[in-house]
Amino acid sequence: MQQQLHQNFINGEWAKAAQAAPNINPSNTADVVGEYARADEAQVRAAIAAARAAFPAWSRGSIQARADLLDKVGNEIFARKDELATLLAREEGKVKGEALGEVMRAGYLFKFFAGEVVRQAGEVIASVRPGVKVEITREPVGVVGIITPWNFPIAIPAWKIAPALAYGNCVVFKPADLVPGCAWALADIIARAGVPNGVFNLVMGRGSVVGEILSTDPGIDAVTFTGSVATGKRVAANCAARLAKVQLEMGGKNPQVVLDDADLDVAVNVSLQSAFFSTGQRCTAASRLIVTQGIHDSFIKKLTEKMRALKVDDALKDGTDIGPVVDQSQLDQDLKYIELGKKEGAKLVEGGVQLKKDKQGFYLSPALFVDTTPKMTINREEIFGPVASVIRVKDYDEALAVANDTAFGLSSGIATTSLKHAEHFKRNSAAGMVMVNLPTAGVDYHVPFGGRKGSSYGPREQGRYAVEFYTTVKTAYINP
Ligand code: UN1
Repeated sequence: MQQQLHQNFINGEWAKAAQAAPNINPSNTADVVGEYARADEAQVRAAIAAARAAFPAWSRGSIQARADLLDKVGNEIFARKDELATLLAREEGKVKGEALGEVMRAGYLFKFFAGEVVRQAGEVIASVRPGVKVEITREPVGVVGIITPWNFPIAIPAWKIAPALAYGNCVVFKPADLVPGCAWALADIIARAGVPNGVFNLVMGRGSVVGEILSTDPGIDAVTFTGSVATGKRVAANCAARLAKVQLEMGGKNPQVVLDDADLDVAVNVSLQSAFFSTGQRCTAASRLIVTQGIHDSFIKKLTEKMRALKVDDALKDGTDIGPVVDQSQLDQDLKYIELGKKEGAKLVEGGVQLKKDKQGFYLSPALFVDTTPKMTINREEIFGPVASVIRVKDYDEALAVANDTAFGLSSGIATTSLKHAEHFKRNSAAGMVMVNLPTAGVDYHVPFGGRKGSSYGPREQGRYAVEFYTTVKTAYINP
């Protein structure tokens, strides 16, 4: 069957691209989700020019129109949630239930920022000079370049596009080359919701072409990026060289602490979810399970039992708990780390093997290492797959020290029934987000998201805190 070619959206039109690439289902590599355009340099520059041209009218236009647009986008996402979740599971490989949750999250993000449009306020402060008034207001930052990863094909685009538009910016959006399906569907929804020409542009394609231009072209005022540390650093360096605003969300090596006094079921459930759900492909996934010695053996016993019960299969099949890894190169990386773990002396007690299913896909059984030390590479580098290691510690103090002994600082968790330890961990964990008796991954859509150290750079995303990145502050002095 002739596949429809999904084009880029530039200046209010679906623009013909010279190149395209297939979007492959990781649960079944014979299944092509669709053909998607790859933008060349001329298209990216045209999208930037269109966004610049649209900015004056959009940024000064009716805020009601902006709010209505975002609300309409949210409505359509909700109305088509099942279809979009199927597309998401098919192109990315997370299971249908998780995909549905992600689609709903995208809908709520648009609804939240539709409300924020009409809640923008400033401050009026008395000047130290009598009679003079000082007014502090926020203005849109300009044209925002949005670069998103493959692991959340609709939620991360939503949590960047919705605030960008809400606060009056124009957008040039580059989704991950691996998962353009949901991005294209979202662009189509935004286009049909009536976004003015040039205000929102979609340029699918390669990071080396599209991402590079977005971070270097002087027509882009700010770049928000979620992805790998290496690419993030490159984006930041490009932006710094021309003094453009930049926001990065990158990796994690998130700790899940389990204390002797934890409720064992809670500890096992949050660890299982944090480490393996969404195939471990979340920057908020917990990959270091730091367990005190009293509960260590019973925790491992119960966790491995639960792991064995997980069904790894086609993301769209009923009853699947864990979908495939996203592609061959990610699978190679996971397997490479599993070999490395063994070589470094860690003991693989469960999973970590490639699985054969009816269809050809990138299936890997969730892997658990025990007897690992904080110095091992598998406890230092982000693997980004269903691979976790247990580090045995003697007490809470050692657990906290090990938890913080990392180059990252996105999310951290503790399973405990002790208020004292929970409070102390909450205050002393060097992470942007701390979870008590909850998984490290799976965050709310209306509160700040972000981390410390090597995980994040620049202002927080989401919730009211998103205003910091998507606007710039103006201080006006008035002598009436
Ligand atoms: C979540 O855990 O709910 O790329 C979201 C990621 C993060 C998003 C995680 N930026 O995994």
